[in-house]
Amino acid sequence: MYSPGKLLSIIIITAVSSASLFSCKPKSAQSAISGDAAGKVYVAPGKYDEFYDFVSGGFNGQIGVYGIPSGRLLRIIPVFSTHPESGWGYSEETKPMLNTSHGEVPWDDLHHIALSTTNGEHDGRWVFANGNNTPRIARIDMKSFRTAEIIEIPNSAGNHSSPFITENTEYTIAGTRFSVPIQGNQDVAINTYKQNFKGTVSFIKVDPSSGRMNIAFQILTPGVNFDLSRAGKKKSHDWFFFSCYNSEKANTLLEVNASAKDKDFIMAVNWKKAEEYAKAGKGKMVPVEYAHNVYDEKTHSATSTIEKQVLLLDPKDCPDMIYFIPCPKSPHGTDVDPTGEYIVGSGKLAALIPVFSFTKIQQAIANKTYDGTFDGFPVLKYEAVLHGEVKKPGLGPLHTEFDNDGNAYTSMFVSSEIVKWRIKDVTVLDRVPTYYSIGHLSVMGGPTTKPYGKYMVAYNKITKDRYLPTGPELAQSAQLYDITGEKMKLLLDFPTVGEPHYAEAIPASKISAGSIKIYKIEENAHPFVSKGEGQTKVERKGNQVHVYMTAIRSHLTPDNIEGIKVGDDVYFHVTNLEQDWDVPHGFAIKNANNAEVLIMPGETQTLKFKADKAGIFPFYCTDFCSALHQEMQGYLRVSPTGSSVALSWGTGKTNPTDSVAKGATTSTKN
Ligand code: RUQ
Ligand code: CUA
Repeated sequence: MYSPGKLLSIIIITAVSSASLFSCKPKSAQSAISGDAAGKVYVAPGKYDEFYDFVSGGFNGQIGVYGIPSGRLLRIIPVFSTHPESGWGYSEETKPMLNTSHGEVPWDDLHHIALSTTNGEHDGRWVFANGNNTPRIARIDMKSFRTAEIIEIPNSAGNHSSPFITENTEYTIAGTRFSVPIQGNQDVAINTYKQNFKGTVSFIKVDPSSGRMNIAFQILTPGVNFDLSRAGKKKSHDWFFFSCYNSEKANTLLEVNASAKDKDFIMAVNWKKAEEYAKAGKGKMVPVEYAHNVYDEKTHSATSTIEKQVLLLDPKDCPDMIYFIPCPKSPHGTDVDPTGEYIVGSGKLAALIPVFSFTKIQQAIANKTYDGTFDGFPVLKYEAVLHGEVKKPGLGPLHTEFDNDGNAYTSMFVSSEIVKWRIKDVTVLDRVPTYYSIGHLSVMGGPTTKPYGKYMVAYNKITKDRYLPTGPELAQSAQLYDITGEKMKLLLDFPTVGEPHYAEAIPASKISAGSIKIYKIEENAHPFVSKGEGQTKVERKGNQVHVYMTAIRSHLTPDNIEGIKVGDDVYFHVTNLEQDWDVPHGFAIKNANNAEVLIMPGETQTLKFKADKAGIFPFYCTDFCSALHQEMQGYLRVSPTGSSVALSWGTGKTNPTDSVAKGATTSTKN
């Protein structure tokens, strides 16, 4: 049996003796808030926030968009999860977005955000996000604030080290958290891990104009756990850095067994070389199955395609592509500073933070300054590539972000604080408590080549006493800090939806002007669109009934439908005819198994309704759209199977057929 004492002893050896792995509460839990804090976060009614903050929702599979500095929630974007507020995953059009090679997966764990960049600076086009459990990467369009594309990652398990991007968004990447048997027979004993389990890192090409993703190649790697990663910048542009733990290759009780070694690694991949090898035919096409789902804004519909092969590079055939850099101790974050020269490894069990120099890495490679090999790959000598070590930074370093003045900010999970240090001489400058147990942190523009600075947000794992109690689970805890001065200052607590992991903020001016207000009705290419009330109709095809319906303030057309029979599948294709900003209509029908849909101006969305009982089924608009919203309603009549009630429909005329058909009464039950 595992004993907590054993674990604790590991921590004591590696960290400071009084530490606990489960975090310690900062002493000054009351925390002095400076007198002008309220003024700094106050955004007056009618005024806008300075930044959009795209915050991972963690285990809710969504992204929350908040205004900074107010902390106000502006939008929830469903990504890997269904979302009742918008009908995401419920409408027939959006269902394919959640398809995978295992069928529909309506919920995932979304950890990390990457905003697209050009020359290392935010370009306001796309947000990338990872699905951790069923390995996937999503691309969200910043014009519509909608998920535009989801690609599943084959040969992967636990897509944690993802979806970080290269400087010009050439690639977004995916590193497996879990190594697993790759290709061939997968039915092997778990204790054959060392022989049979491998990792992969995948490079997904992003089309520079459309944003379309395609898996360009995957690289087979040793069977470690990849944790996080970052692309190089400027001078290190051609490189990608992946932190990995479990270089012990343990397959059970990793808590202890993956913490045995003093150092794990940062894996440095020359992706330019990998690209050349792929082009030169060094890879092998291998059979896989993965879903590629794309949402088309013209047809207002998603398609899901199952792809059948992927290009796999075996590094044995690709020399000088991969090097391992020793890094103490189970590194979590690996982060590259704005100049591209410094790579920070945050070993969560380490008592110091190593900072590596890209220049020295290049020299060590050129001079073959190696310290043996790992799985046949050269291991660079730690001292030869080290720029310096931040001494006694705190306990449990996880992630590092940067400002534009040569400073770094590292989150300390165990000691619940953020430590500010100077990169040049690796000197600690300031520390500030977080409440409590910070995971990621985010400086405005922190991962770009030109951070905006000004604010920093802590995304914490534990909330405890910060908000009014709400049962066993509390509001999630984000905290905003002012980093304009020498001392970091806490300004605001604001709760987030779902557990926040990484987040990235972008100046509002980079996206607000391009935000879509409506979909143009004349461009609507949905196969079941009605571009005006004159085009509405009801069509029967066997036991499928298609209702071409329109919604405009304040009626639905048609609003009386008869001739539906028990056993029919009724598809309500509702087109919102409005061409005015912020006027969605909703559609809901009594007893629908599939909830409701919400339709944006100019858009068509479909709700499927199974007619399984005879009777009258009212339907209505769910979004309060006008003074006569409550009048925006109608009736569907369902008659027994075999009934002779004719198909009829309309709005504004009395019952199109005789009220009660032969042999059927309104009280008839199936
Ligand atoms: S990783 S703290 Cu996915 Cu740090 Cu979230
Ligand atoms: Cu349309 Cu309420």
